[in-house]
Amino acid sequence: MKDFIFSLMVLCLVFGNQVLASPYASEVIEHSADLDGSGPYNDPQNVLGQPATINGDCGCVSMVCAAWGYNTLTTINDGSYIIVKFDHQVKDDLNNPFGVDFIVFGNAFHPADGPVDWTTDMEVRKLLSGGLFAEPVLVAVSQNGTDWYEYSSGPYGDTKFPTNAKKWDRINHQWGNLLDFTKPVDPSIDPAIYGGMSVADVIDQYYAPSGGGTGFDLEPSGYDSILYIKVYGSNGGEIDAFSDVSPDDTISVEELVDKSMPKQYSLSQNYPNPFNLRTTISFRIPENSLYTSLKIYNLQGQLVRILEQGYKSPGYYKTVWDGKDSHNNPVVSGLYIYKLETEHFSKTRKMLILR
Ligand SMILES: [Ca+2]
Ligand SMILES: [Ca+2]
Ligand SMILES: [Ca+2]
Repeated sequence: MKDFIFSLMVLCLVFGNQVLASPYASEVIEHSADLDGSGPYNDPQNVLGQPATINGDCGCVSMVCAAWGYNTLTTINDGSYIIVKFDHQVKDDLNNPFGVDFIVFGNAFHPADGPVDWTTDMEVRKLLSGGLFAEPVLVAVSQNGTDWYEYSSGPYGDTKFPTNAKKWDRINHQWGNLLDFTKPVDPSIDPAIYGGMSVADVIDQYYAPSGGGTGFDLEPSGYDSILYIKVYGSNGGEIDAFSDVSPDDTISVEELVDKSMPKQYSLSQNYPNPFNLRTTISFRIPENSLYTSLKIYNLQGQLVRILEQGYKSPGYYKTVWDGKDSHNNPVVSGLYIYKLETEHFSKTRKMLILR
C-alpha cells in the first residue's frame, strides 16, 4: 500500500510537470450562431492562443500595423458573442502589475504619419495626434460559467492599448525581440500623450516589457479568480486573443513580504457605484487582532446591515453587499453610508443604489 501511494505520488508529480498551463485562452466554450467559421473573420477559434505577431500587408504587428491578417481575429458584431475558457484559474493577484489580471487583444491601432511595412524605420515613423482607432467590445468574467460580472462601464476589448508584438532594435534598425503578452501597459496612460512621438519611443517609454492590449482588474468583479471570459455585442470590434497576466516576479522575497501587508488603514470606494444588484467594498487592516466592523447605515443614521464584525488579522479584505438589509429584504434606491471602524480607525463613505 505504501509503495502504491508512493507510485501514485510519483505519477502525480510526473503528470503535474507535463500539464503546461497556457497563459492564453485555450478553449471556446460557446459562441453565437453567426460565428460559423464561414469566413476569415467569423471563426471563433481565432481568439485562442497567442496574439498575432505578423500582418502580411504591413509587417510586424504593432501600434501602427494592426493584426488584420486572415484567421487571426474574430469580429464581434451586434449580437455576436464568444465565451472562452482558460486551462487554469486566472487570479486577482496582488503582485500583478497595475492591479491588471488579464488582457484582451484586438486590432486597435494608431494612424501613422506615413506608410508602414517591414522596412519602415520605427525611429522615424510617428503617431498622429489623438488618432487611436478603437472599437469597444463588452467584456464579462465568470468563475462557474453561469454567473457573470460585466465590465459595463469599461474597460472594453479592442480599445487601448494596440497590440505591439516586438521591441524596436535601434542598433540594427529592425524589429527585435518579442514583447511580453502577459504584462500590461499602465492603464492610467492616456494614449493622447504620444501623438507626434516615434513608434520606437512609445514602445520604449510606455509599452516595454508589455505587448499591449486592454488590461482588466478582477477586483471590481468580487471574484478572487475566474476561468471564463465573454466578449459580446458591439458594432464590429475585433478580438484576437486573451492572456493571463504574470505576477511581477522581479521583486525580491523581502519586498514581497513587505508588500503583502498593508501599511495603513484604508476603506475603498465601493465598486461599482452606483450599483443595482451588488457592490464590492475593499478595506485594509495593518494591525493584528483589533475588533473591526463594517456597517451600512441609511441617511437617517439607522443601521441597515452589518457586513463584517470581529477580530481581524492584518491584510487586504473585500466584501460584497447584495443590497439587502439584515432581514434579507432589498433596500430602496438612494444613498447609503458604509462605515469601517476599529479601535484605532474610523472612516465612512457614501454609495448609491439605483433599482
Ligand atoms: Ca487585480
Ligand atoms: Ca477593430
Ligand atoms: Ca488570434
